[in-house]
Amino acid sequence: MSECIFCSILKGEAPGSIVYEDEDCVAFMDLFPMRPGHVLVIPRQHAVHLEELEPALRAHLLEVCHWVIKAQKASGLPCDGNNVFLNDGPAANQHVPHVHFHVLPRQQGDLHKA
Ligand code: DGP
Repeated sequence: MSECIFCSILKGEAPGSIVYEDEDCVAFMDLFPMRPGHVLVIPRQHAVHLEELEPALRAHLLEVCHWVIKAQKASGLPCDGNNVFLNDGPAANQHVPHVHFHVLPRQQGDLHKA
């Protein structure tokens, strides 16, 4: 088992509900979703901070976030908007030390329910 839980998911050593993958990145369901449909988008490369990644990979991760949103809408998931965010470092509330974008579907009026 890897020390990094997200690396363990990438290696198939830990369970993960993967919704998208390519040679550079993977998207999977958050185990502790803040809202239904909460997805995490991560690089296969282990890195703690966004600045450690090549610019093309940073751009690709954001494009995959966009694809996840499109797929969620196509699936009929109730969604009026999305929060797409990254906690970059422990001081910014990052708990898992592997770069990950959160894609969080929102519904009108749910701000007080999150
Ligand atoms: P952050 O606080 O930004 O580092 O977010 C970490 C997210 O990772 C948080 O929403 C919960 C999620 N998470 C933690 N452990 C696991 C796990 O083992 N599997 C999955 N799928 N998600 C996890």
